[in-house]
Amino acid sequence: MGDLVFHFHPSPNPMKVALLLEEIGLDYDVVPVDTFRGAQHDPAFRSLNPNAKVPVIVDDETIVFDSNAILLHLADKHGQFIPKADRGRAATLSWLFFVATGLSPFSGQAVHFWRMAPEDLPYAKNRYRKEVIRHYEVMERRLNEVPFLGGDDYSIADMAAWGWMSYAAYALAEGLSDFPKVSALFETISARPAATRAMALKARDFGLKQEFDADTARILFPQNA
Ligand SMILES: N[C@@H](CCC(=O)N[C@@H](CS)C(=O)NCC(=O)O)C(=O)O
Repeated sequence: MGDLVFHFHPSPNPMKVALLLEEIGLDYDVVPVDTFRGAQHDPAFRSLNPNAKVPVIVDDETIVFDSNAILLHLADKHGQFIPKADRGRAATLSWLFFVATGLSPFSGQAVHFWRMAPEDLPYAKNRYRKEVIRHYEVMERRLNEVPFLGGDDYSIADMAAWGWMSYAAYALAEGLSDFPKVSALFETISARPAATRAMALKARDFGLKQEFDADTARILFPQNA
């Protein structure tokens, strides 16, 4: 293994990190984590991330878990995709955490209650879908004023959003079609060579389990077992 190791599964939060690694042009080794088979609960993996989720990076022996923490760590370390000046940095951090604590978990819960929950729960479905819509509306208004979430420049805040924008069709019936500025940002990012390479990583055959069966449901949602 090299100096930078990326513990990865082809899912929304790791994809944010895949994009940044490719944008910076770093050399990294990929360790696939078969979350559908429960590899995130192996003691060796839990010693890297006590939260037992991907992504994790080991950067020159420094362990970083949580996609958004990894984005910030790498952007700061390499001095890229986050402005140095106070005002631009503050805006980028604000939008990064908006995505980290809002768009990401609400999208995840919307996907859960619309597509995976073992019972039909209309209140939860409505609550999470409406919150996803509200977050995209906030982003749409922001992008009517500035080209990127952080302001004038493409940043880790946009990369964090891209991870979940790619999965908007799973969270929202109409995908991003009600949000033209958000859609345009998504297309702009997706057209970048780094995004093409990140998508190629997602498509690479690591032999990971694809089938979402009862065992996988038990592993991912143990509270229902
Ligand atoms: N806040 C964490 C969330 C990570 C997360 O939910 N990862 C999912 C894949 S997108 C995962 O590892 N799921 C497996 C599980 O929950 O057991 C982050 O942004 O990294």
